[in-house]
Amino acid sequence: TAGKPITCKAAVCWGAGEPLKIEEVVVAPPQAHEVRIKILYTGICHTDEYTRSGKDPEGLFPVILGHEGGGIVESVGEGVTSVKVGDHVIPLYTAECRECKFCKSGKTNLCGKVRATQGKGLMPDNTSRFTVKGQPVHHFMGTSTFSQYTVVADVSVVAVNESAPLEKVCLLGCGITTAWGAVVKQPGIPGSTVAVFGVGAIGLGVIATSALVKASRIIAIDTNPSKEEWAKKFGATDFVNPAKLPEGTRIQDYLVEITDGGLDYTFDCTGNVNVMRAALEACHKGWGVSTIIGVAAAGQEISTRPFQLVTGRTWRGSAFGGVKGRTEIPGLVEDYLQGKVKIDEYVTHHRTLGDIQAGFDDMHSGDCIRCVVDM
Ligand code: AHE
Ligand code: ZN
Repeated sequence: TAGKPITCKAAVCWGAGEPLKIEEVVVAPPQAHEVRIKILYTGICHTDEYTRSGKDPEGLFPVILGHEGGGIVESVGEGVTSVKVGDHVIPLYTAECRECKFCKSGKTNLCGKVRATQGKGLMPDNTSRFTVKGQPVHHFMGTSTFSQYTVVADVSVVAVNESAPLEKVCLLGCGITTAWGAVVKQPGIPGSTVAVFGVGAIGLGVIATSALVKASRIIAIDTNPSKEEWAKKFGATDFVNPAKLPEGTRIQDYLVEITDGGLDYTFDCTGNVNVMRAALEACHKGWGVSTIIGVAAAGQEISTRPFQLVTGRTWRGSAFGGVKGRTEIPGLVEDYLQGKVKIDEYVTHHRTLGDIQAGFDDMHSGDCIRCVVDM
């Protein structure tokens, strides 16, 4: 099949707010420095729903969504040396070229090599590899894993140990890695107190990783009471339901009170700007650090009294956990194989490609952590 177009099935979103439709898509061969991947499994993430819903200001239609995939390299374009046909791979929405200003800085994982075209839903040469009934369809996040075959830039993919089940390690493409990196890249967390706002896949990942690096206390916060059992199973020491606090008590005030002045580290895993504020204000005076992980809807802004920062609290954020995918994901897969990093425990739902829209409904139900789609 190398060098020839492939016709396969993909879930296409034709317009903002429309349900995904299964279509026959023609996937062009990979051009220079591109890789065509047979996607076997993909997770569904709230960011896919965010863009599908029309709320993402970067959203473009028609589009093939999906960014939490696992697959096998089917063919490679000219000049590709980092992966080869048959490799088991994870597509990366945060590329790693190792040559741009960002990659060379040693200060960030936000590679600049393909980000501009990725944001336009196109490959680096400004064209799409997807057509449906002759009409071009946009790529998404440089990955488009809701297609049985996809094409990505060679800097946007990493090969992993073949003995790891792709139906599990596909989840390293977003949620679990994002949470893991947000914790391990802050060297102060061992022995410190942590609060985690929002007990979905990201929140659970932050809890599990904080437990792994031996935080002294891990307080999970969620308005859904059924999340207490989840949080404790992943290593939380305490669970607080803000909806059950006495009338007029703010969650940040309650947390400051029960922690002798506030938390050393807090994490927003909700994307809600009011929660982000509470997470910052729950930090200890003088040193508390709050990390924003959640994606807020278009037009939303954060606010707090500047005095919160003047008095030594730090507000920060990370994308993909600050993880350099090509360098670090192979090691995460080894950690998973050795039982140090959980993945299986996050999978609560399974769907097939034909039923992918139902996977979005699963995600909205309170009992879903991750739904894995068998392509
Ligand atoms: N396009 C949106 C922002 C989306 C966003 O923040 N994406 C996160 C990943 S979400 C994973 O589920 C991210 O890492 N962004 C970094 C980047 O380079 O996009 C908007 O609001 O415009
Ligand atoms: Zn995601």
